[in-house]
Amino acid sequence: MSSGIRRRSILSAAALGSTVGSLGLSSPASAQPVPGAEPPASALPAEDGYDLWLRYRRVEDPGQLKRYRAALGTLVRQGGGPLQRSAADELARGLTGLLGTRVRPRADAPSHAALVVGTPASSPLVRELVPAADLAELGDEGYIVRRVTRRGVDFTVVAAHADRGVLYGAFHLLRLVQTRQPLERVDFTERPAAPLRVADHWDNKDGSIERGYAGLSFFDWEELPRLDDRYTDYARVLASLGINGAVINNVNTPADYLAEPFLTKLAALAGVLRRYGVALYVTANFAAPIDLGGLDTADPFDPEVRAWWTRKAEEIYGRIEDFGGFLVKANSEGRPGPLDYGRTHADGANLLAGALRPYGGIVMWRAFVHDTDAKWDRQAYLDFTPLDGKFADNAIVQIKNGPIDFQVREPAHPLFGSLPRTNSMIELQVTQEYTGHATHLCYLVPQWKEVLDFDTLKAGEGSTVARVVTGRVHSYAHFGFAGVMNFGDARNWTGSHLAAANTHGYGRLSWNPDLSAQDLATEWTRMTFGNDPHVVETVSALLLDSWHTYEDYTSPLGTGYLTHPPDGSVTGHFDPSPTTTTQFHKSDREGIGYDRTAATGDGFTELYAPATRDAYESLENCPEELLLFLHHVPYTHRLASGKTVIQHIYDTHFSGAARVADMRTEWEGLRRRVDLRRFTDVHRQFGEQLTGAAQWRDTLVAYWFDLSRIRDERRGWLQAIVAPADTALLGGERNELPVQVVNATGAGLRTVTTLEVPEGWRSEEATAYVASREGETVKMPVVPPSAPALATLHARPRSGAVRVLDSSLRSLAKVVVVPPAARCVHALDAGPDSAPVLTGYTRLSPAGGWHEGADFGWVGNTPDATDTGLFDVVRRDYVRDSAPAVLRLKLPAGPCTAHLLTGDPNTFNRSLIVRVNGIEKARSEQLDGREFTWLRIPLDGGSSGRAVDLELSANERETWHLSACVVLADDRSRV
Ligand code: BDP
Repeated sequence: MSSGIRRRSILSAAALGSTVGSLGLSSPASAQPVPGAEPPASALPAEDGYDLWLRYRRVEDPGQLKRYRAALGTLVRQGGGPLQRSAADELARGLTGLLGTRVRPRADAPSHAALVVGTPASSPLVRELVPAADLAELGDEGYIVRRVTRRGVDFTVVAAHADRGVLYGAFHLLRLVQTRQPLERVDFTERPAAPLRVADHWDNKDGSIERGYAGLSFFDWEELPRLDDRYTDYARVLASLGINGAVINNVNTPADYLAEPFLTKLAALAGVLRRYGVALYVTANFAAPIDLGGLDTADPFDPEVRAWWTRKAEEIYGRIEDFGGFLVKANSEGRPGPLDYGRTHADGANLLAGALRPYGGIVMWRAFVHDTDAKWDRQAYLDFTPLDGKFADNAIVQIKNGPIDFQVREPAHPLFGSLPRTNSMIELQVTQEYTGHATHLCYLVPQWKEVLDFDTLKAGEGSTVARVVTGRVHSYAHFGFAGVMNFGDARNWTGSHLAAANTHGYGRLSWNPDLSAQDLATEWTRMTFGNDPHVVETVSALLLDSWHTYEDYTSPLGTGYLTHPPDGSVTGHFDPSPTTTTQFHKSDREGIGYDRTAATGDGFTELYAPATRDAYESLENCPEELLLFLHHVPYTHRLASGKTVIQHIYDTHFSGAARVADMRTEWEGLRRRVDLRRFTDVHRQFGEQLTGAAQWRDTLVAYWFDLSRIRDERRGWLQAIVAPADTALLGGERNELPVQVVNATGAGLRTVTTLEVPEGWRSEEATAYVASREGETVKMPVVPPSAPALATLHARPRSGAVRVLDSSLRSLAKVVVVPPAARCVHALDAGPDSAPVLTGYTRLSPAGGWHEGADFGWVGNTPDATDTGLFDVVRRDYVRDSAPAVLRLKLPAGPCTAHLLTGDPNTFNRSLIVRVNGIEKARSEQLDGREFTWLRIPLDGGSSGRAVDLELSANERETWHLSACVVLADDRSRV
């Protein structure tokens, strides 16, 4: 070896297929305390988190600082393109901060120690210091970092075959200094494990972000193509992790991004990303030939459709020569796709792949096909495996980590390893949709590691998911990683300082999936909060424990999908809502868990390799953490520990929530070791997490007790349950709302229950004697205001000093309030004639055509009707259609207001659009299943009354729903 130094084997573990996964960092335990490392709070300047892990604070230890200054104080770059310039800029910026002296790139070779960066093609010095042969095999993205001594002078060299490698190497070198690694003997090569390392943004053009918890989108479509510094910082952040692609729009996207004015804006953005080696991609809407091209079909076999995409690709590449390609969500959750034309996913993907091929572009085609909840776990496998080998070589199937949807616990997706002849990549969710948003600390790297380390066995032992998506099992042409990002316009990018650890972890794993969670947590902490060993140890421990803690208080043993669906007022997938998600968790009075076995369940287990299937199929060998994801068992089923399932569930909910209090205490120990601003922000977040964890614990424990009626051996409590989906309340009237008070103690109790109601409501207490383990239904008197409404009610029982579960009723489905028919001009309960009608209300069914003398009726097209049998009498049924329909209503003189109720007790509900005289008056948002909303439409009967037409419609290729239509004269609709 020319340097005479024994080369350390930190060769890319991924490239070698090794499991070393070492970052070469010293462990926190062995880290030497930095003298004077515990300055008073005032000495640590406030930080807002904007710099993320690219904080280049000065090295504290004088000896170490001196060594770094001597080695890196001079920076040499000779030639090279824009990526090398970015690398040198970053080094100058970073080293100036870290060394506390001005570092500027120069081109001439110095006679003293220096940092030398570049490629042999551009730099004579690099050519001299690193044999070209050492670089040849590194590809365009790999690099060497090596100490070389020449003529008695020490050079620290970051060398690569191509400019992009220099950029990544520069960030690596900075990381070494940020984490205070010695450079005297540095010598390693790196190359990424996969060519695709992509950041997916679910950002909308109006600035909102689907499943975003860090403010609005920072892609400012109003201002673009005008650029903002934040775009550059964004590109730096991606490059620092080795991320080389960004999809900038939501998977649920309109076609707009493929045409002006977006193309100009995209081209500007691509220009910024390009300087950091990041290719720009967009999500394409499959119906774009219709929506933008004016064609009447998007059929992949239609020559005009084909020609349209060909022209579109040409147009895009004319503007953005290095455009990455398309991401597509097709035939899933109502998105258009090739199946609409009787074609396959492969046909659809190949259409776009064909258009992109001449330019080197690719199509990432999502395997997330969610249509019916009952088939959710198997659909992707069933749709895609028959198509193996049929996808074009520049199409890649993008597979979520698990078969459902980014839950806190799922098995690895059965498609991994099942597509030997189809390029595959994995999609991970960095944004914490189901794992606590930006409120709960949930470090997901350990979860991702479990999935990546899962052995699919599909191509023999060792065909792990990591090896599949890094192209080491099958000979894929394209493969890699997509991460659904957690970035927004929040100053600290992720809304929570600690959530950025997930962003960092995702990027680093996509570069090398063999890195360990421990090493990544430590690395991120050092770069984000500094190298004080106590901070490093505490924060990494908090991170590493957080996923299991979250799992314990939300859904142990794979109980599954229990989060509240989104609606207009709640972001969704955050609070617990077990009563509205029974179709996902399948628990009932007899037992708990979702039977996915082949023997008695839905057969999902059969999608795995035989050994895995056998383990999953059997109660004894099934991994305990997946027990209830795969099996329906009695509450008394015994676990390996000897505990019953129900006792285990009680215990983990309580212990998990208690650990959050400990986490906050641990964090408190970092006061004065972390700057006050970030310290306070994180402390506040732990406070919110504590409240949330208690809510999860209480809601779930109450729910499982109610179903099982098996007492917790260690604790007793009182709880109350409102079933708002069962009762419709009459506005302005005294109703009796049934509330079940349940006694989970060992003795009978006298109880008093109060109802927490929204402002303007009245309610009275109710008393009841409740025997041990029994529930009593008390009738709670309640008077809501008269206007139609949807409200969340919360019942709170008490009995002396008995513990009361605090949040057992929050965020369950809402109760609907309707005005009594006698107060209404029209009181119409929509649905089929066969379904029940609310007392006093009139049925609005498909049969009700308008005729002379009628008060209301359909004009022209009559819609269909459905009774779901779920929910209260008003919400269980509705009329629906994809075609528009006109509802004519006779109005009395004077102003009045129509209130239209829309939603679906079963599944998500598309927009209902209401027009009067062709002018849009109201439109509902898309709602998840079980969510409803009232639309208000002001009307006027004039001086003598008249008929008005409500024109009901949906967006193209969607269906509208109407559950009830109430018209109130305006003096009555006031609250
Ligand atoms: C679910 C999200 C939904 C996404 C969908 C998807 O709730 O917003 O559109 O996945 O991945 O996780 O397409």
